[in-house]
Amino acid sequence: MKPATEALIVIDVQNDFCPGGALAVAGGDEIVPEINALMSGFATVVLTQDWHPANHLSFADNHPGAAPFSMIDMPYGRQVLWPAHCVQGTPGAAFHSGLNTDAAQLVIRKGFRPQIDSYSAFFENDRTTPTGLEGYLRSRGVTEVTLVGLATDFCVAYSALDASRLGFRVIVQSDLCRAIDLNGSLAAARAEMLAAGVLLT
Ligand code: VGL
Ligand code: ZN
Repeated sequence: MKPATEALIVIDVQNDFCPGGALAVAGGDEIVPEINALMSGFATVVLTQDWHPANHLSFADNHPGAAPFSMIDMPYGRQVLWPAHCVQGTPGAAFHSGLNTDAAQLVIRKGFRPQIDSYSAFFENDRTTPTGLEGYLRSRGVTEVTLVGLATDFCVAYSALDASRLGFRVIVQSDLCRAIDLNGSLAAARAEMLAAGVLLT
């Protein structure tokens, strides 16, 4: 068992990000068995869950005439318009049925405010509104976080960059992540993580 100063954060392993889901990530379901095995070695395990209301402004459907995967300007910056996904309480928002959710002590839900998206487990996309995860980890004495899950180039990368900015030692276990890779977003995210001192394994 790893020391209590090291936490595993499992990002958005939800049905809508797995094959057959509304925003499917290729191979998203392949990583589940090994994530389960990894969880059993960590004393602190956190899951995140993308958790949007149906009227969420990151959904293309809520912008008449806008195509999924197009970009718009929001007050907090540029925003990709996604197909509707992870709507609160729907099967798509549920964790993949193979994920051992019993191993987690905390589930952080994010993206529940209609006007702002939240890729990161730590801050909404304005990079200032906190989710509370930083306080939870610090009050438990955590100094190092390992990130796995979906999607490498959005929620995993944003979480890794924020964790690094907050002063945590950050490891992204790339083999247990899968990417959306929209217009080169995976290469860009990897470069940003490396520049921020994130350890990509
Ligand atoms: C995610 C796009 C929209 C993710 C969540 O989990 O990476 N990506 N919402
Ligand atoms: Zn989302």
